[in-house]
Amino acid sequence: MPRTVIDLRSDTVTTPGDEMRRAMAEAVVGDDVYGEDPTVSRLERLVAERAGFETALFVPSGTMANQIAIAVHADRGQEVIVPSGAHVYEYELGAMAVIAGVVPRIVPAPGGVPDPADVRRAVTRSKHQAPTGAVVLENTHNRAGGTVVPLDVAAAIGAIAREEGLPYHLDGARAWNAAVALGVPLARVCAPFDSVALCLSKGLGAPVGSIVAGSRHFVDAAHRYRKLLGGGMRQAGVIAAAGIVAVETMVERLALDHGRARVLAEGLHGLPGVAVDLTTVQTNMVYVGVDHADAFVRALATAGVLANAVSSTAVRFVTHVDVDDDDVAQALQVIEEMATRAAAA
Ligand code: TLP
Repeated sequence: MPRTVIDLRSDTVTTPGDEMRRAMAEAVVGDDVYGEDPTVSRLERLVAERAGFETALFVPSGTMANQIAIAVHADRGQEVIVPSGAHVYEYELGAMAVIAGVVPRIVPAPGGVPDPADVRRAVTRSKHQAPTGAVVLENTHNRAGGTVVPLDVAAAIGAIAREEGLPYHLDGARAWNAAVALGVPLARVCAPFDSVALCLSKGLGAPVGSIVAGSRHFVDAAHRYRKLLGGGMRQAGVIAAAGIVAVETMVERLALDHGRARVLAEGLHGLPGVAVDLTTVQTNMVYVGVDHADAFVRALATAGVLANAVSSTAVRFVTHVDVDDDDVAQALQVIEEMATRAAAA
C-alpha cells in the first residue's frame, strides 16, 4: 500500500518493524504441537507472568482465544453473560453457539461498562431456563469506543461471578491499552478474572497471535480445544518471536496512540455533519456519527484516508504504531475539507 494512504481502519493493519522482523528471522524453533518450540514457550511464560496467571497458551487469533475460553468454561445448553456490543457476540460469527453450544445473555453496557446489579440479575437458576455457565467482560470495550472498564466495576462483577460459582473471562484483546490508560500494570486489569484473551497483533503491532491465560487446569483444557479447532501450530516460534518483541517494547508507546486518538477526536469535534462523543475517546479509537457511513468512508478512501463504517451511521478510526502526528494532522485536514464541502453542497 503506498505510504500516502493513512490507514485508520484498525490497529490490526500494522506491519512488523525491523526489530520484530529480525527476531522472527533469528527465532529458535521446534514443533510446538510436541511442546518443543522454545520461543513459543518463552512467549507463553512472559505473558502469563505479565498478566498474573499461572500459565498461558499461544493461539492464532483473539477470536480463537475467546472461543476456547468460553468452550472450556461453559457447558452445552448454558448461557454466557456478555456485555452489550461484546466482540464475542457481535463479531465472532456465532462461534459460541457453534463451538461451545451456548447462547449469549446480553446485559446493558453503557460506555462499555455493565452495572454489576444487571449481571447479578442476568444469572439464571430457574429450572425453566438455560442455566448460566460463565460471565464475560471486554476491556477495552471496542464497540463502545475503546472505552476502559474501571477496575472496581470489573472486580465487583468478579465478586458476583465467584459468589455464583461462575467462571469469569476477560476479552482483553486490548487489555494493554486499558492498563496504559489506567496507569496500572496489566496484571491489575486481569486480576479479577479466571481467564483472559490478550492480542499481540492489535496495538502491540505483532503480525499474528493471541494468548489465552489462566490456571494450569484451565490451560490444559484450552490446549485440547486449540488442537480440536486446528490451532495447533508447528514451528510457531517465528511468529511468537514477534510477540515477545511486542510485549517487551510496544506497551508503553500505546500512550502515543491514545494521545493521537484524542487529537483526532478533538479535531473532528464540531465539524459539520460529524458527531463525536469525546467522553468515549479513552484509548486508541474514535467513533463518529455521520448520516451515511458507507458514502463517508468511500469518499475518505479516495482522498487516501481509510476508516471503517461500523454501522450505517457510525465510522471508526483507530490509531496505531504506523500512524504518526503528521498522519493524524493530514487525516484531519482531509476530513475537515470533506465535511465542509458536504455542508456547503
Ligand atoms: N477486532 C477487530 C474486528 O474484528 C472488529 C478490530 O478491527 O477491532 N476481541 C476484541 C475486543 C476485538 O476487537 C477483536 C478484533 C477480537 C477480539 C478478535 O481478534 P482476532 O481478529 O485476532 O480474531
